[in-house]
Amino acid sequence: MTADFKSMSLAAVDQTVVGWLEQLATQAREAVTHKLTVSTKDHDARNLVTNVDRSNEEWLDQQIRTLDPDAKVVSEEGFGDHPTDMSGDVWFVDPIDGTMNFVHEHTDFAIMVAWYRDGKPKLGWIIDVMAHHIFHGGPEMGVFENDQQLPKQADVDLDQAVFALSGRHLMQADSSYQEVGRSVLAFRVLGSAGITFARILAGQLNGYYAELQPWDFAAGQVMAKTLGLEVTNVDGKPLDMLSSNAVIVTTSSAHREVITLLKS
Ligand code: 2AM
Ligand code: CA
Repeated sequence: MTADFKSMSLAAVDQTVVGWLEQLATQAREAVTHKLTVSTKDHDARNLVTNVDRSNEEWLDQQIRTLDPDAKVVSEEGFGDHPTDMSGDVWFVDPIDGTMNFVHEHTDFAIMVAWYRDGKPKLGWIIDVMAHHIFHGGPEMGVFENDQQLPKQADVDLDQAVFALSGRHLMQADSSYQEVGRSVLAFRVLGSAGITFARILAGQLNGYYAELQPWDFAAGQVMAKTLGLEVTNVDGKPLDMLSSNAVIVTTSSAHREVITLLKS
């Protein structure tokens, strides 16, 4: 098994995971209107989890381990491993990203997978379930929206950028989020990191500032960097792949400006 995965082409790994996500997306579109069991977690009424989050994660983690028996899997709902470093093949799974949207809006939620080898991004996948759009790719093959390759992003200054911001931090009157909100052309709160990354990859949004867990940003980071975008923490440093980070994603000019703004 191990030899099989190590000898698979990148395109074959990509298409395998595309197949998994298309299958789960079909099931999620059926579940969204009539098969959800919703509960809360971490004693937070706004932190939802459903039967679909759990079953997607259990199934995806198992598929990954069957494909790549040496894989370490980092995932949200407890079926994963807890690696202490990024050596070897490390996979990230968010079984439903934007669970509040999934439960209440029935749109704007995603399923995400990412694969890193020895800390280097290999491939990322984000499926926008209700839109039937899958974003996939990485530094060695480029980034695709379904079958169409996406171009590198044009540079944008901060005052011309439309950013997604964390609703939670704005609600808590976090001054750094308010400062960024005042400095951009417009801001949006989408409720899903995956959908936000997808809009950035498609050139519909220019940036994102939010506190995110590794499964929230791992897939988006692979593809955003491939398209020439900056993905860092607020100090302009690489993200810690094994803990929560304050994440900035944007074009190089806007990134320089926002890092300077957050330092002052
Ligand atoms: P989730 O739906 O997978 O939990 C807006 O809520 C975005 O932030 C979603 O992508 C959501 O992912 C993520 N999110 C929610 N609560 C979070 C938390 N406490 N820390 C980091 N990310 C969170
Ligand atoms: Ca999730």
